[in-house]
Amino acid sequence: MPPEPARDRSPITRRSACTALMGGALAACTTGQDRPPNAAGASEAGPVRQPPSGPVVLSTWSHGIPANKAALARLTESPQHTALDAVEAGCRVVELECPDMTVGLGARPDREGRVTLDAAVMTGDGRAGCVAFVQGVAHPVSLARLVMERTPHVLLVGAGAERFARECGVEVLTPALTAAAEREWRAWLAERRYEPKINIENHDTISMLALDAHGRMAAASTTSGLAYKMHGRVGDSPIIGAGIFVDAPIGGAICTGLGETVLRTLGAHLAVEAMRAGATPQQACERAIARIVEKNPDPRSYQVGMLALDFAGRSGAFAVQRGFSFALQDTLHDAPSLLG
Ligand code: SD4
Repeated sequence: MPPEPARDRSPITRRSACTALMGGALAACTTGQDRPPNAAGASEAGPVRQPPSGPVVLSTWSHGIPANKAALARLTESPQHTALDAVEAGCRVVELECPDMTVGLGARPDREGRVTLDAAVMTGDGRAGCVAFVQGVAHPVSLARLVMERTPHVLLVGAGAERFARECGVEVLTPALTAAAEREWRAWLAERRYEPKINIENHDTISMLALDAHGRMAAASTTSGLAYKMHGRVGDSPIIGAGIFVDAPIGGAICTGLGETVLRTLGAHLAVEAMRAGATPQQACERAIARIVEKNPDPRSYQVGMLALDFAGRSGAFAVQRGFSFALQDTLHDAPSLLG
């Protein structure tokens, strides 16, 4: 059983309910701002919560709760462990077991019945590694880290990424669907209707940001992408600046949702650059989401959720639609809280 959301334990949680916006369909979640969210992004500053002095872990959706727990455990296990170790450990939990079938080898396949996975990691000093369109790899987030640490490249895809995995001693399994994924895919084939749905099965990537007690920040994302996507389709999650971005000493941002909308705008980069220009993490998320909505027509038809964290440990969250949930764990929360 996941821990109960800590709804009454801090100002963050008391103010975190999703709120309908300005007569439109858009909605947002806020981690700490004492004012209604503003989709237009013309944000007044508003009070922000005091940053915690210890580590902070922030991740998308409710599977962020066990992921955050694992990430924080990694940080507390040893003072040598870094924010990068934390985000990798957290994402691995969801890669191994993702009940909503949107991350890892148990996820829903593309329309040809193949599970193709994307992942990325980035650290505040500008190092990054990504893999896209990989099959048979249980932990793409760890493979992304290997790309970062053992190659001169940032992104490896498909067969080349799988060959690199084998060279590193990472097992590449023969691709196979789980019984549940196969059943759903076959049902989908009967109609072949492709419509990204809001907040449900095909929008549940885990993206994660961590700030460790030494002031290092890292981000990671891992996903099977959209269910029943075209074979070969890659979303925003493994693309630096789109799905994740971190830049010291400013902060980091991560996204979830319909990747095409985030790719068109480089959403995570937008948010970090907004923070560089003086926005709080909350304002940065609002501005980036506002740009995404401006550039992608019909915002009622898609969801994007964005989270941001600065090096002071302040966080922000905003989304196109209601229903975006995320998990925050820091020294103000002795258990991960699910907000949204
Ligand atoms: C993608 N952004 O591949 C990912 C999917 C996602 O919540 O985040 N779903 O487009």
